[in-house]
Amino acid sequence: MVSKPPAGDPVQDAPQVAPPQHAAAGLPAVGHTLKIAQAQMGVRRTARTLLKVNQKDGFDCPGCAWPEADKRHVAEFCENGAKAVAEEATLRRVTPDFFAAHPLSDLANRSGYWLGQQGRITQPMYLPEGAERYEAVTWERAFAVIAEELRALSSPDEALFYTSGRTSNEAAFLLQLFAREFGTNNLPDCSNMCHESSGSALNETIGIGKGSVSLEDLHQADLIIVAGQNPGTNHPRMLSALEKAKAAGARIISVNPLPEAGLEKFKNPQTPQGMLKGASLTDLFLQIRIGGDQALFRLLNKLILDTEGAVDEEFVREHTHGYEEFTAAARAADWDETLAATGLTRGEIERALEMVLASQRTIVCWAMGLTQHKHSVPTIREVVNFLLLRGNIGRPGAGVCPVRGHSNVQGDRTMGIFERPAPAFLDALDKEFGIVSPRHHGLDVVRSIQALRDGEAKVFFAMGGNFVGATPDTEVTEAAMRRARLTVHVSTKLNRSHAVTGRRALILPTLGRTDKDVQASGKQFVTVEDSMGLVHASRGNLPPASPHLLSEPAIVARMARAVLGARSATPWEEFEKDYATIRDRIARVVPGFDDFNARLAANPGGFALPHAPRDERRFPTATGKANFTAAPVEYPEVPEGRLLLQTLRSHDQYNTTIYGLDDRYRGIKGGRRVVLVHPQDAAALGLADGAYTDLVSEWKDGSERRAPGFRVVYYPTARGCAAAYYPETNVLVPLESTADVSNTPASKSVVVRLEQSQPA
Ligand SMILES: Nc1nc2c(c(=O)[nH]1)N[C@H]1C(S)=C(S)[C@@H](COP(=O)(O)OP(=O)(O)OC[C@H]3O[C@@H](n4cnc5c(=O)[nH]c(N)nc54)[C@H](O)[C@@H]3O)O[C@H]1N2
Ligand SMILES: Nc1nc2c(c(=O)[nH]1)N[C@H]1C(S)=C(S)[C@@H](COP(=O)(O)OP(=O)(O)OC[C@H]3O[C@@H](n4cnc5c(=O)[nH]c(N)nc54)[C@H](O)[C@@H]3O)O[C@H]1N2
Ligand SMILES: [Mo]
Repeated sequence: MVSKPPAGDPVQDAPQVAPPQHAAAGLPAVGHTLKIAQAQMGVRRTARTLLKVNQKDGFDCPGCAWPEADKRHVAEFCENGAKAVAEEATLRRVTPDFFAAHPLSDLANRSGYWLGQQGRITQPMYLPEGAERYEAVTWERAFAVIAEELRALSSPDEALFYTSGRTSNEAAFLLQLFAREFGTNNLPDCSNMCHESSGSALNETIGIGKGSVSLEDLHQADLIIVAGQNPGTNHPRMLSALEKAKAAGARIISVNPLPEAGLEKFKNPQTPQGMLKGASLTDLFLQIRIGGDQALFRLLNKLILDTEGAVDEEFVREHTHGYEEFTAAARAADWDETLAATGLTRGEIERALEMVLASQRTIVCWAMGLTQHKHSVPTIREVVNFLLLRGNIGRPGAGVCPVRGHSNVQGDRTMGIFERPAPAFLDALDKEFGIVSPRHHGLDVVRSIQALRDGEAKVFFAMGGNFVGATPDTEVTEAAMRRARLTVHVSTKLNRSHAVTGRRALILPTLGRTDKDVQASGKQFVTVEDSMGLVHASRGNLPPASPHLLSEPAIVARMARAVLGARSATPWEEFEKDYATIRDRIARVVPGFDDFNARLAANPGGFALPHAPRDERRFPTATGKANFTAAPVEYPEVPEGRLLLQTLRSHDQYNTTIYGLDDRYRGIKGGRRVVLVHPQDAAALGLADGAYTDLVSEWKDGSERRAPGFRVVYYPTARGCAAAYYPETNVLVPLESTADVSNTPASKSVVVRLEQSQPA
């Protein structure tokens, strides 16, 4: 299988390379932000919009899920948040004329960057069977097409309802209600590709799949370990929290195969002092080999057990289960095996241990570097073992901190967007609405693709996102999507998923976070939940990108009426008119949301959801205690002459949305088809810096996948490892290569061969 870059792209991918930087944010970041924002929004709109980001009377930044401090800055956004806002609040428009000028074959030949740059979609568009072009369609007709196809299915389980994590609580609640009234739990979401491994590991061990720390905890920690995360690019506001923690005396260990600029030094653009000098963040950099984290934490656990008085015995006795089995496994940890798995030295691990033992309050933060491997779930369980040993859960300044991606991905799950819902959740839903939800599990992202591929799923509906762009095994996935009878995308901007369609297709344009949302009862707001379980309101203030847009809750409500008709007793019309009525229902179905509307009114900054381990050291697991686990240690084995490739984000992208072709901190400019390789590994493979290579992934069933024409960049990554950007490299990730238990695509461990070639 070979995947070439789309040929119709006018933008040349011609990377230039300079040495990587050692500090993040500061003045260049501010200048860069304004340039990008003003190109899309103009000067006045830029000022007016950016001043509302993350303010109590404004909208939640559509960038990441990092929380806002209670005391806000005037400019409570980061460089990359501003890019996300500019991308949505752009003045560019994609009208029906655009679709008349660009047939499907043309759209399919464009890069994701080009598609995104065309602007906001203004009208519902329909691609009839066999047609070459999308044509404008009324909303009524669009919903009639959906109803026709959904009603024609032989089982509700032939439909798939995907959600990307930007969707509000209100829209997500309605979507899962609709799916269950319709009769399926097929609610795959972006979380399946993202923090599913965290949720799986945490649910089992501490009884709740969410992080246990607040911003205040970070500020109070003695030691913060940041593993498998690049906050300088993906959660820049986190750097302010790390800076504050450091100022209060915390130490930071970074565990990463790459030396990421943001973790080295942070020049806070919000303080004059920070702008000039900047604060060093990392005290100890553990340049780990990809996939070595479970081995590292296992050995640290053994070393803690071997140290007199290091274990919090009272906590272990009162609050945990499975200690004996765990200690037996941990005591067997082996230095030599750990050094081989991690690529670290004995001295580095001993230094880490000293810092761990000196800390009374430890937090571990992580993101995709820990979640997207075959052994991600046992890796995160080992992190939990590590924290439990010293009683670091459920006390100030300590805990687990999975740092979420999309701005409301955590809230969507809370609202019931999950293919394997808890029976108690369905019971509450059924009682509230007088329905009978299906109890059998639905399909996650990977299983949805398999079902489309095998003809078992026939209608695909997406509430946001870019399904074919974000999922693995691009060629398999695109072929699968083309087999669908109908594909529907609720979207703000064009992307690859609009060009790779089923037999019929619909694009339903919707309001974004920045748009004002007015319904029959007046101006509406929506709510979101951040990475630390804080729920708050989000209000857009810009005139909508077009008068033809419907909000996401309105789209679900109208779809439900068209599809379910008299079968449904749910007041969909009322929900569309007044979102407060949706929140009243959420309050009665979802734990922690009692008096939802009243609490929002009383707390403009939002309120925190309950979290039993954090709040009362209570662990709602099967054993009623926090569970130690004792999985065998795993790490990827890489055959001779091959490298282990991770697929990651550049500084100029938001997942599949490409803002530009630079990755400033890593010294890359003007192109994305680069592969970062350690100079000695590259030399051993006979590849000079600047040489071009094909990336060929080798899967255990003997199949090969190829991404052609990547410029080799000599880069100080861990030995034996390589890195290249997603989504260009998704083609290399086999659909079957997933994490055990969570089924998350193993996008951070792809065995590749590098073959000398030329620019694609
Ligand atoms: N500007 C911007 N912000 C974003 C996004 C975006 O695309 N752009 N995406 C959002 C989303 S949905 C998400 S999920 C988050 C993603 O946030 P991140 O997880 O920070 O994103 P990645 O670029 O995938 O970076 C993975 C990091 O893990 C490291 N890593 C890779 N493999 C390993 C390993 O085996 N062990 C260790 N210890 N480290 C490893 C990589 O070197 C890299 O630093 O960001 C969110 N915020
Ligand atoms: N190889 C590889 N693959 C990965 C990853 C990786 O690290 N490596 N990361 C994975 C992760 S962590 C994630 S979260 C997924 C992301 O998967 P998705 O969430 O599906 O992808 P995005 O690129 O974030 O989706 C962008 C699209 O969302 C639409 N959109 C934007 N705002 C709105 C809105 O307000 N409403 C609606 N309805 N639509 C909107 C726009 O049309 C835009 O084109 O990708 C995963 N895929
Ligand atoms: Mo994500």
